[in-house]
Parts: sequence; C-alpha cells; structure tokens
Amino acid sequence: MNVKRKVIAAAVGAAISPVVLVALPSATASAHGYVNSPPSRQAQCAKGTVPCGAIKYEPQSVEGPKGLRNCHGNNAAFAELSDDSKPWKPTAVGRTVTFNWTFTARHRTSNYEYFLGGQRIAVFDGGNAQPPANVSHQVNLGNATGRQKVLAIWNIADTANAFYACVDLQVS
Ligand SMILES: [Cu+2]
Repeated sequence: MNVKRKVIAAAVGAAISPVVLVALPSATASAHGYVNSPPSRQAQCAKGTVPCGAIKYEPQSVEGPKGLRNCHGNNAAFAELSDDSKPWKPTAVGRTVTFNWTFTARHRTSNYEYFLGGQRIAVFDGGNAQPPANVSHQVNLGNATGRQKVLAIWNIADTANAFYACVDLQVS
C-alpha cells in the first residue's frame, strides 16, 4: 500500500513538473500585441511562412523601450526580425493599407505610429485608453512603390515601452 502510494506520488510529480515549466513562458507570452494583417514579420514566423526561432511562439512579444526604429525592439532573441535578407513574403497592396492589430493584453495606449523609409507617415491617437482586442488603421503610403517595409509601433501608456512590428509590402 505504502509502496504503491509512493509510486503514484512520484509519477504525478514527474507528470506535473514539465507542465509547470511549459506553462510559465506561455503565461507571459500571452500578453501584448502585434500586427497580424497584412502579416507582419512576427506573424509570418508564427504562421510558419518563414522559419524562425523563439519569436514564432510569441509574435505579440516584440516589446522594447519607446523610440526605437528597428523591427525587433532591441530584443536579442528576436534579432532575426530586423534581418532584411530573410525570405519575408511581401503582401501586395495599393496606396492605402489597412493595418490590423491583435492585442492579447489591452494596454492603455498613447498612440500608434507608422514609419516608412525613416519617415513617419501616420500617427493615430490612443486617447490614453484601453483599446478593443482588435484595432485597424488605414494608412496612406504616399508615392512609395515596389518593395517596402513599414514599421508599425504601438506606444503604450501604462509602461515606458512600445511594441514593434515590421510589415513587408509590395506596393502598386
Ligand atoms: Cu503587454
């Protein structure tokens, strides 16, 4: 009887500990947000469009200090997002593009910014309010044509951080 209980306890312990190890990262990974359409680089990683490392498990987690202008938010583990030589699949678009954000944590929002070729092409006020789970913005790309990379930034109001997403486009 005692031996049997010990065996069961050991089996339960062995079964539980790997679950805990897996659950901790995914709990933190459930926070934040990213551009899911047109598919951002992290969305392409998550979908398996492009082979990627850790970012494929948490496309919503490209978080870094405000004011950055790269695709990986200075996260060394996600540096490949800023690698323009990876086979990112550009989305064919016209002059006006609707960018759709998915939020898994609805942080109060300062604003959203869009950059193209180092120029800020659009800004949308967040009203220091909590956004809905999905937010869309229409952005005019001006005279840009051909292969382009838009950097979309979600500046949140409840921390010093922002979320970054690069979107590859083929503009015609
Ligand atoms: Cu968050």
